[in-house]
Amino acid sequence: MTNETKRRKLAYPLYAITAEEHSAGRSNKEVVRDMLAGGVKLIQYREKEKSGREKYLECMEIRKLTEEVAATFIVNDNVDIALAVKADGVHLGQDDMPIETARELVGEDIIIGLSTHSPRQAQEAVARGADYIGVGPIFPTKTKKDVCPAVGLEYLDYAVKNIDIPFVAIGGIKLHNMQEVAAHGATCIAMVTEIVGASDIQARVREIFS
Ligand code: TZP
Ligand code: MG
Repeated sequence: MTNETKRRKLAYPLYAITAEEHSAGRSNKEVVRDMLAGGVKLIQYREKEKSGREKYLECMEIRKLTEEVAATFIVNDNVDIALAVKADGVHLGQDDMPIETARELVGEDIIIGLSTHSPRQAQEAVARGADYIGVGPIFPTKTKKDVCPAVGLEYLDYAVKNIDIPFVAIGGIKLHNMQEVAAHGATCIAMVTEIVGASDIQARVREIFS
């Protein structure tokens, strides 16, 4: 996959992420169906509570759903599952395997994203070959269990000025504060609970887009 293709697959304003434990009793698959029906084109499967087998089976289904509407599909944490289901990408954290190792495994055809929490981590991610980075948590969030303290909008400002690869703002972003994040220059915003926790996911997504 060329860099241009990778950029195109990431060039969406909303990056929706699953979390079944916050999905009000709905399955990840149901939630993804609703996200796609609402027009989301960039989806990450993030699931911390299930076995590898369960995650693999869900990702197989979600890959099918996303493929049908040409939406980009990224798998959190599991390089093996991303490869097995032919996802578009894999998203790693600072505590996951080194990005160079992941690259050796997946080659150039899979997008690799890396969560970063500081300018130093951002520069390092770029130097080591990340295709995009997560920038956050912008605001406090309880969605991620081992999350570091909110880094605030200053780190986003840094990324806007200094980072030349795609990046996505994440952490505590909701309808009520997304304008502020966009005003600081973020062109792609990730949300978990604001979407998966909504009683009507399609309606919430349309509201976010409007
Ligand atoms: N990485 C940094 S913050 C976060 C992740 C996965 C969780 C964001 O969740 P929410 O519900 O949008 O605050
Ligand atoms: Mg991880």
